Amino acid sequence: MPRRALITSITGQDGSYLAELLLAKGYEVHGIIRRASSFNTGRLEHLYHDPHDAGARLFLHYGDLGCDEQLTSLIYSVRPEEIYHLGAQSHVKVSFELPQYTGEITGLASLRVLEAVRRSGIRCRVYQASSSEMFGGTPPLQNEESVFHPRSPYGVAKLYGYWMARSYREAYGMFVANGILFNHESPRRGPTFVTRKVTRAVAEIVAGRRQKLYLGNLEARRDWGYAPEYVEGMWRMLQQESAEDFVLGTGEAHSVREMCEAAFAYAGLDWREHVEVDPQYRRPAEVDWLCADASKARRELCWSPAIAFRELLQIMVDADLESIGLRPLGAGQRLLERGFAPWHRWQSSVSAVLAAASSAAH
Ligand code: NDP
Ligand code: GDR
Repeated sequence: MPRRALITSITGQDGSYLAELLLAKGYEVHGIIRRASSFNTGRLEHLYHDPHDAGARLFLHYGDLGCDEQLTSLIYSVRPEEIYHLGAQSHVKVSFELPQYTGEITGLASLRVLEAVRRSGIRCRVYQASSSEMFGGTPPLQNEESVFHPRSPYGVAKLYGYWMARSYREAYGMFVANGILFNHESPRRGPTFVTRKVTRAVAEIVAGRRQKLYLGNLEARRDWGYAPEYVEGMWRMLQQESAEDFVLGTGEAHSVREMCEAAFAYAGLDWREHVEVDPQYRRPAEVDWLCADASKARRELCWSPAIAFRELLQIMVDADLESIGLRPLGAGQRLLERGFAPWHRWQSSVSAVLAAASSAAH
């Protein structure tokens, strides 16, 4: 029997990479997707086989983090050995505009997952997607012992999930691990997060489709890593003998300004000719500087990321050039081809498979 995993919200950046990693390890993977009027399985379609096919190991189920009905029945019917709770309203700026919704979906949904597992009586391991945003105003370096000081409704909601995870671990002896992950990016990153906003703009400027990119705070510093390496870290957390909390990050921080400079320079462009500041992208309260001390993960999980800041941007710019029909510059593409498994590569849409996924899920 293959091992079974359930991923809440498999359609996101991390959910889609994690599904690939687990399938590559031989797991049967069940993922929750929410009903949308248009396709939201774009990050998964190259993975999907009709569930009627013998050997299909990826199964999609409708559900919403706002209620636990599907979650509870899936836990009973699938009986997963591992649950990765990744679903969230994950955009920090949006959380200032939708604080209640963010509390509901990013915070309370973690409790729904934990409570569904507890009530089921099924012994399974749970990964809680905690965030470096919980450190907020705490100066770097941040590690598992650092003080929390969230600076957004998103950060506060994540802190609720973090403490619920610890509380269920202590009260009920459940295996629940918090992964406190610093920013991780990829060609699958949502287009409104700053790295992807920049790398898409670089590609479109190279293509002559536009000239300007409007951003908010250029001085904020983040520890940016490469997402597929982080989902490997999530998996390792659930393979430990006992549940603990781990920080994952590169230990290197750069400002948004430096990120623009590097991404544009890779394509032979001067960022100062294209980037302008628009105050609408600023946040009511900013997190100035996040930088991980991931020494515990290095020591206990043997986890350390191989892709550094500039390489990450090369990968993303190459992918964005390719996605609009231009030839990648090559350094990013070569990095992935030489050093990583094929599932690290972004693959373009296969509409027939997408249609199969959609009709099979009804
Ligand atoms: P994404 O925003 O890419 O994915 C979020 C997922 O949640 C999507 O699958 C989305 O579905 C789903 N979702 C949102 N609302 C609902 C809902 N009401 N019901 C069901 N599903 C819903 O996030 P990432 O992959 O980047 O992040 C994964 C997790 O890790 C999140 O919890 C995030 O907060 C956390 N995290 C992320 C970090 C990062 O740098 N990426 C760092 C630290 C923590 P849909 O596709 O339909 O929108
Ligand atoms: P973050 O990521 O808030 O760190 O949350 P984001 O890419 O949105 O912002 C990073 C920094 O860039 C600044 N910034 C801008 N950000 C966006 N989105 N758009 C802009 O135009 C812009 N201009 C400047 C921001 O102010 C910020 O300082 C991400 C999410 O994935 C969370 O879910 C996760 O928990 C954290 O990373 C760790």
